[in-house]
Amino acid sequence: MHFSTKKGFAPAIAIIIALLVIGGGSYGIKKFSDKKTKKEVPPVTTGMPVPGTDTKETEVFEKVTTLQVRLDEQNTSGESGQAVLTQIGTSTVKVVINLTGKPSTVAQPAHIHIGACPTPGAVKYPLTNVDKGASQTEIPNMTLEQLLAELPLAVNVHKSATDVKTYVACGNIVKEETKSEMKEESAVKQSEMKVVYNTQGFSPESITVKKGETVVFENKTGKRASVASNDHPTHLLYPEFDQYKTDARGKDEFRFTFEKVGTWGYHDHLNASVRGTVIVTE
Ligand SMILES: [Cu+2]
Repeated sequence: MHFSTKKGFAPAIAIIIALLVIGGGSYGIKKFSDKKTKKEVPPVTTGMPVPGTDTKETEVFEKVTTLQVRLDEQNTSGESGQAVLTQIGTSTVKVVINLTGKPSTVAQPAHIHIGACPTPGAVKYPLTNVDKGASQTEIPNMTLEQLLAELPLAVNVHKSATDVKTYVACGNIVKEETKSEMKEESAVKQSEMKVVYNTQGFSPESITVKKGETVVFENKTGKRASVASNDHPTHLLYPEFDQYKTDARGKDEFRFTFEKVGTWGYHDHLNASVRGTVIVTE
């Protein structure tokens, strides 16, 4: 096909180019204004990013999906425990209560009350009776965000249907408990150390981490690789430290949390002359 032989082609091309220029221009303006808007709203972070560590998963923990409420004993009942509030989907909150100590032989009414322990106010949301120390309730048309917006609220368990006035366990729903948990989670993420595997080998070749820390092995060789503890091919030095045995099998990113103190030599099982060392300290 020869375009030049077609009449009217050149004007059509001119229009297309004009449209592209206008479109591109307005896209550029849009980009710029997006940037401006973003700058005005400082990003919410749950901790300080540490250079050279992997922080991309921090975002996941910003949304509250679970609240833990410690239920303290009331009126020397001998019963205490916790309530766990979990967001199920977009419009249900599941409340699971577990009490330990002196088990009650009768069903014990439980509610989310307005106010705070030990003297909460009116019942806001009724919960399933606690039976043999356990209760599970799904509150429909509810989100954890909404609950948190309605604070102060408290989870309260009563002695029995006939003695509702006696409280046996109570706990305030608090935002902060989740926050501290979130910090812990992101701290775990931020203590990840990275080893990059390229055609030069593992870098750094030797890495020292604390017990419980995670090392991310990133394969950038362009070839398949599989990290495993020595010796090749049995990998008995640290049998769990073997990418092939994990979900990361065949992938270019292998995360491993070192729970055992020691000096762990490893290699690429598919290119066993390439070696590295992870030193795990107490
Ligand atoms: Cu091997």
